[in-house]
Amino acid sequence: MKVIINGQPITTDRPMTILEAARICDIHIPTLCYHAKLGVAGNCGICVVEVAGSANPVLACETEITEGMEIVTDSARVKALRERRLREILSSHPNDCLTCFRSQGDCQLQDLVYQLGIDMDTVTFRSQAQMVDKDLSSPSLLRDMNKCIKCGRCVAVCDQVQGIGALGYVRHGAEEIIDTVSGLPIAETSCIYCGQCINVCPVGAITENLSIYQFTKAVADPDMTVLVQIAPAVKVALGEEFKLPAGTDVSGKLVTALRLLGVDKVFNTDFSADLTIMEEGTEFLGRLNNSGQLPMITSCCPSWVKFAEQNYPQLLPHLSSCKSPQQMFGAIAKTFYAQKENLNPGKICVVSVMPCVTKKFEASRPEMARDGIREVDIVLTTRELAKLIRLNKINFNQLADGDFDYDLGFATGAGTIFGVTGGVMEAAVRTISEVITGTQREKIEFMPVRGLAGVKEAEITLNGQTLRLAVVSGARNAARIMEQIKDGSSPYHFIEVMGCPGGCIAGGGQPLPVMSTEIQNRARGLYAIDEGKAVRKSHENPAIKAVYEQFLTEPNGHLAHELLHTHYTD
Ligand code: HC0
Ligand code: SF4
Repeated sequence: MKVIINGQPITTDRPMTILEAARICDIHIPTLCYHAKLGVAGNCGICVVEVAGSANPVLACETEITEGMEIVTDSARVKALRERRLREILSSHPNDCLTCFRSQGDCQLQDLVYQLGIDMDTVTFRSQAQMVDKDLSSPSLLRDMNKCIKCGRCVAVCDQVQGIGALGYVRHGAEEIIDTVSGLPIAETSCIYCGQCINVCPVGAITENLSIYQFTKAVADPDMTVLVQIAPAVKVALGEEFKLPAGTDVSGKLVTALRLLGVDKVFNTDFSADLTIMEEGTEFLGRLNNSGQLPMITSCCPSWVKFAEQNYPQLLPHLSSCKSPQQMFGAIAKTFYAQKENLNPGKICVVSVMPCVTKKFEASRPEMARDGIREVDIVLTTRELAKLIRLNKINFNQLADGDFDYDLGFATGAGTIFGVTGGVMEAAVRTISEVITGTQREKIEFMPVRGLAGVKEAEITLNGQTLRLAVVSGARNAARIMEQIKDGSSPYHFIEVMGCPGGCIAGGGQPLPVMSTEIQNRARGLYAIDEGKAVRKSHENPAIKAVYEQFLTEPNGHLAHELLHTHYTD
């Protein structure tokens, strides 16, 4: 099909919208609502264009091209229409860019104001009288519906991708708004805090519940020892905030940046992921050999755990009793490490840097504390850490590489791949297979669980016994696998579940945008780190061996149970 856009002839080989055709030839038509993956279009009215022969301008995102169509995307008329529509949107938006987390780089509305050259002195914003209260009910998410531009992306991702349906359009006509479907604060809904809605919001209507101030206060306190742990998926994504390609391993610079920010020790969640494999692998073998509840399902993703608690309370015994690596880290830091270094656990502040917003909720759960002392005190998202680095004028790309502090910082490649869907299962297979057979695996990689598919299946035969494995990411897929267990048709022994499609690399706290390209490159980055490591199996981690020898004694032992395992609430 041939069309002409702004005088430029374009040939396409399939039907598509004007917006898609324009993008193919790098003609930028602005839009605030369109999202290819979500099928959202036609809500913001910004992408107007003129078509020869048509009296009225059309929306480029929902108008299909036809043979010979002549389109103009930048006429004075469309520019005026876009400006009028933008002013309408701004009239119900607060003028608070100064304090908005998404300001400067991550706000598509702000970008559009600059692109269209709007004179801000002539704009009317949402008035104080029109303001509604922010929803501060969740430790993970902050909803400020004053900023919502009703694009509908959050509604689509929550419903179509995650299958949760916590958000929707409510009221009608001019009164229409996006809210929780029930009208209740988000903490009282079916929301699992995955943060996928944050990642698609074009403005700052839904963001993480910020912890930047608590961090700044902790590092300024001379009586506090601040220990940081960095999650696997952060290392291959943070660089994007500083214009490095997705998947670049910035672990070394990250360590240096955190030291410059004033923390005392930089440790590694990959280390406690290795610890999780020791505990979870032992738990699995115990269930397998003693007719325990199978399939066993991983429990390191707090969105997944919340989903299971809310929707499948009768199946909770299938979840591993292991705490997540984030919480295991905190538990070990405030016991083993505190004793070793003669520190008062009450004066240790554990900070996690996570690709996830649910980790804030997980850290705040009542059972994730001991004697009134929380295991993890502060959780920063990848984006929050990037903001801190920028605010402190640290020239990230010029930093020299630092090394993790050893005791709780030495990690294997198995711990690193936790950050991508299939990684926990692969790490578990590397260890379980050697424990069962007593021999070294010929090939370290376990390819059937790799790739970004939402549901993956694999089998492994060890000493004549075939284990059936499944790897699931995204809440909608998790529901399918749980229905199988419920009706007794689940063929599996062991299942890995992560709440976000793709796993933590696509978490709700990661640099924006989080699209297929970024997700694929971050996955490649994690596998490359694993490949480059000398030690790639959790049970061979010398720092983990030291924790068992000097403190825990054995996996699933009495002390390990007390510190590293948990229970679930229906
Ligand atoms: Fe993940 Fe984790 S792998 S949940 O995705 O298991 O957030 O990266 O830190 O805890 O290790 C997130 C990432 C972690 C934990 C680990 C697990
Ligand atoms: Fe839906 Fe996840 Fe957003 Fe909650 S955090 S509203 S479950 S997309």
